[in-house]
Amino acid sequence: MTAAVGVRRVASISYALWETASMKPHGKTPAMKTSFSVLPWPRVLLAIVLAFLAGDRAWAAKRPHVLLICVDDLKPLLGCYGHATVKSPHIDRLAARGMVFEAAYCNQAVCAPSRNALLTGLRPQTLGIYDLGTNFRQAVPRAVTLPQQFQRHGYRTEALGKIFHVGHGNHEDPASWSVPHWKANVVAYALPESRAPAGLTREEALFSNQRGNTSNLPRGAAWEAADAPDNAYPDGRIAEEAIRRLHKAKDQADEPFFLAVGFVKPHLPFCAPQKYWDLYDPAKFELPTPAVPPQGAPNFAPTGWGELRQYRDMPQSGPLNEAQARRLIHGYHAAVSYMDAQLGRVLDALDETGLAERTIVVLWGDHGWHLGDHGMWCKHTNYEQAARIPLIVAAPGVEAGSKTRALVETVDLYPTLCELAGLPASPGLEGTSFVPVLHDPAATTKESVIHVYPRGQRLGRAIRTARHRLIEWKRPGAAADAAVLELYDYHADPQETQNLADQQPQVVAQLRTLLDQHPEAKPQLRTSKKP
Ligand SMILES: [Ca+2]
Repeated sequence: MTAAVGVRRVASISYALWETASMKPHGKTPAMKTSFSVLPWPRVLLAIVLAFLAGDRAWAAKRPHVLLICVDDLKPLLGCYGHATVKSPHIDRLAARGMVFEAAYCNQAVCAPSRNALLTGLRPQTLGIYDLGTNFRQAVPRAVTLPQQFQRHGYRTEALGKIFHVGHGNHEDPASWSVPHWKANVVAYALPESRAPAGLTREEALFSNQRGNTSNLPRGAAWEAADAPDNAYPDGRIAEEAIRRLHKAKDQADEPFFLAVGFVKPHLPFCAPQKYWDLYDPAKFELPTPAVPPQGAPNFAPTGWGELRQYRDMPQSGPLNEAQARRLIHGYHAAVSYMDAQLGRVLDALDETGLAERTIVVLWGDHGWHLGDHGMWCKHTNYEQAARIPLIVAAPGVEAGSKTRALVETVDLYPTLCELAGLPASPGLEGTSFVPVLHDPAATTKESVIHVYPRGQRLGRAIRTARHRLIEWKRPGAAADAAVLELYDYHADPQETQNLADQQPQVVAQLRTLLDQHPEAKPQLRTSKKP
């Protein structure tokens, strides 16, 4: 399909949605006007109610469905992002149906704050929540989440697996879903030898909200290759449930759905059936370079990858040896291919049920991952490999197989999905709809995105433009001249090897102007109140 045809199709879809939105039963129809003068009042009221219901059904029956695929810790190391080694045929298949966002960024490179940004449309520095355990409703008790907004406009909202962050003291958001959330464990092993001899491992305890000191618990395996079927792990079971829900939805055509499917791999531990490990020859992986933090970076900016050190046989300090690094890279790839296969089953069901034509499909990763680059592992930084996310949108009218370099960020998804579905966005959202980009891959909706990461008492606020990233590290509320700065030029230095803040004060000043357009960040919310 050409770009022009794609634009026309989007335009016609938008128009159709606008037209059906006008059918929403709050206006008078001509039939209602004529009956008004001749019918007695009880019959008038009955006629109005019937018209309301009929209009509502007709309105709902034409709404697009939404399938939101959230993937935990998936970086854009995928075939559709130009990486030949990784086997991600089903994500690539989805990309071939829609638009790949090559410059999409999270708002904070860790699970809970990133998901809060997706689901509330508010940035971490607005909520004042940078940790895993503080529930977003402690900051905004009456927030209307993205699924809630769809629910209020006639959608049945359902969630499987990891959507909101559950664990570390945090919990799901029942108000967001029309039916109870379908739970899945992030940390799950198929083999007894991977687990603790008795009881839970540290990470199992944290993700299942066990109280008390977890640091005394045994550590579980960081990876697992089991001769086991796909449904031995949560993502296989999530896919099976998603397929069941899609087949059920086929029979409820007058009720549009918002189905959020949260796959938990490739989050650590890298557990996957053996056949997905067998897709790769570990000797062929290139070990990442550079293996050191950027030159001139403040010593607090890199991550010490404490998350990985929670697992068995991982060093408690210092680097991995080459065998460990190679095994982890292999495990990450195996976990991606396993998750990808589960996505493939869901996409097959979308086709088999005939729902695909009427469904907006979004694949979103909650943040990136340091897979050994800079000598780092996991996420938890403001650097490119942690902040950049995979984002694919396939929707009626979006040009198949298109790509864009437009800058977008996680908070943009809430207003975008509302606009695509013809719903109003809730007031106060911080993102910008990128529907103009879906119309035209060359369009842009913003010149920079912003993301944050805390380090001790400091917060790093990062502005990312098409060329640069400026990171301002200071306590929230402290004077700007107290900040420690990092500046990277991705045109001259794509590997982010050198902090240029001292050498390029003019660029720093330009980027600080962009940063100053954002409100000062709130400090971390401190409260024991549970909503
Ligand atoms: Ca995550």
